[in-house]
Amino acid sequence: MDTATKPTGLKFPDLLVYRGYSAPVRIEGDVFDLEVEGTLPFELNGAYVRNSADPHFPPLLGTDIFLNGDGMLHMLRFDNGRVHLKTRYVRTEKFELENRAGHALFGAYRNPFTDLPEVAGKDGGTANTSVLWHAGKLLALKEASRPVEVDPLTLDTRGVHDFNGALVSQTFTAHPKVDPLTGEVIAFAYNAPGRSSREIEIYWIAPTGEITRTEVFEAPYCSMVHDFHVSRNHIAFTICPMVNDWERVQRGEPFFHWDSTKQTHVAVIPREAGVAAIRWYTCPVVAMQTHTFNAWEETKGGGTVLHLDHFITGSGWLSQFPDLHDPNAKEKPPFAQRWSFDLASSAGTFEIRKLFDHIGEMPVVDPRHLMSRARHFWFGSNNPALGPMLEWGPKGPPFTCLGHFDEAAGKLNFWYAGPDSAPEEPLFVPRSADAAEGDGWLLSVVGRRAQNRTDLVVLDALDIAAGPVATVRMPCRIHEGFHGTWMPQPLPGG
Ligand code: V55
Ligand code: FE
Repeated sequence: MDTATKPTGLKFPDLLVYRGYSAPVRIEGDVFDLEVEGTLPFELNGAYVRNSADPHFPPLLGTDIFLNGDGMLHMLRFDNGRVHLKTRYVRTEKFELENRAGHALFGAYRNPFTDLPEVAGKDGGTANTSVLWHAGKLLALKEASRPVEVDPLTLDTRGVHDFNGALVSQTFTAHPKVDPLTGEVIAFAYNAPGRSSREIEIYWIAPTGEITRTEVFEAPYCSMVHDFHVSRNHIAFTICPMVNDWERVQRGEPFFHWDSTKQTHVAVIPREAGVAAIRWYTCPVVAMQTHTFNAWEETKGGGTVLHLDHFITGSGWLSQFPDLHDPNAKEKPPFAQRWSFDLASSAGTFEIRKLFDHIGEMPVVDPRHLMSRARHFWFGSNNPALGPMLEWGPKGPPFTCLGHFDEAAGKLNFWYAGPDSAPEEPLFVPRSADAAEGDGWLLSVVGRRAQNRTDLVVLDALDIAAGPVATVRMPCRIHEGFHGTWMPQPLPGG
C-alpha cells in the first residue's frame, strides 16, 4: 500500500455535527425482542423504516454538514407483540468505495469538485433522507441522486433503481407522494442532470411501479426544491430562494445560499393536463417552504379553491447554508400556513393565513387523507410552557414536544416528551385500513439525550397528551433521523 494514502488513525473532529447525541453511531446490527413499557396495541403489525445520515468516515475536508452523512436505515419491526430493531447502511457506491479505501473519498455536500480524483465520475449519492414503500419495493431516497433499492426485510442493498431505464434524471425527490385512492405516485427531480439546473422533471408512477409519464418545466431560478404538494387534481411547487449556483459550487462555496432579494413563486399544475396548463403565482412575502402537510381542493361558488398546507419560515432554512447578503442573518422558526388559490380567478394572487399559531416542523397527516381534506395534523414542536428547550444540535433546536391540530375542533394538543428527551418526526399508523381518519397511533423515535439512548413511543394519535400507550426501549442510541414510512404486514417473505 502506498504509505502516503495509508490511514494513520481514524478520528472524527470535535465539531458540533459529530458531538453528543449527534455523534456518528455507525453500528449495523440487530436487537431482537426490545423491552417494552406499557402495552403494544395488538393491531400494530408491520415495520417502521426510516432513514438517517450517519457518517461512516471522518470528513475528507475536515468538516461537513449533517445533511451529507451516509444513509443509515433503522427498522423497528412489530410482530405480534414483539419488536425487533435492525440498522443497516445503504450500500451506495460512495459507501462501498470509501469502505474499501478505509477513509473518505468524497468531499463537500453535492460538490464533485471537492472529491478525490480517484472517484471522478463515481456516484457520490448518500441515499440518506427518506424511504418510499411502493409496488413491493423499498427505496432509500436522497434528492441529490437516484433511488437505491433495499430489501424490505433484511435492508440489504439491491442497487440503484432507475425504473427499468425510464428515469431520465440523475436525481429524485425524497418526498414523493403516494395517492391513497389510486396507488399512483407523483414524484419529481430538480437539478436533474446532477448539477445546477432550472429544469424540474415530474414523474407519474403507476401502482405497479412503472413510470408512465414524464414532463419538464422550468423554474424561475435554480434552488433547493425539497418538498412539494399533490392534491387530487393538482401538483404544486413552491420555489423558494434557497439558491444554487454551479459557479459557486465550482469555487468550493456552500451548495445553497439564502437569497432574500429573490421572490418565492408557486407553480400550480393540473395532474391531468400537465405542464401545458402551468400557472405561476408570486408570493407577496419572504417565504421558505420547509415541509408540506397536504394539498386539497374545495368547491366554492362553482369554482375550485386549491389549498396548500405547509410549514413556512420567513428566512433561510437549515443553518449550514449561509445568507447570501447578511452574514449575521438569523433563521426564523417555521409556522404552519394555508395558502389558498382561487383557480377561477385570473388575478394571479393567493390568500395566506396561519393554519394554527404555533411553531413546528416535520408535518404529517393520515396518509389515507393525503390529496384530499384532512382534519388532523401532527408535527414536531417546541412548547416552552411544557418544558425547557434543549441544547441546540447541528440541526438547530431539537423538538421537545409533538403537536396535534384538530382543525374541526379548533384544538391544539401537545405531548411533552420529558426532560432531556427529543421526539423526532411523527408517523401515523391507522388502527386498520378502514378506520376513521386519525383513529390509530402516532409513532415517534425519542432521543433520551442524557442517557445517550433512544426509545420509540406509541401514542394514541387522537389523544397524544395522555402520553405513550407503549414505549419501546432500545439498549443503544440510533442516529437522529429524517423521514420514515410504515410497511404493513404481511411483509414479502416475512
Ligand atoms: C433536506 C435534507 C437533506 C438534503 C436537503 O431536510 C434538504 C431537508 C437529508 O438531506 O440533502
Ligand atoms: Fe424532508
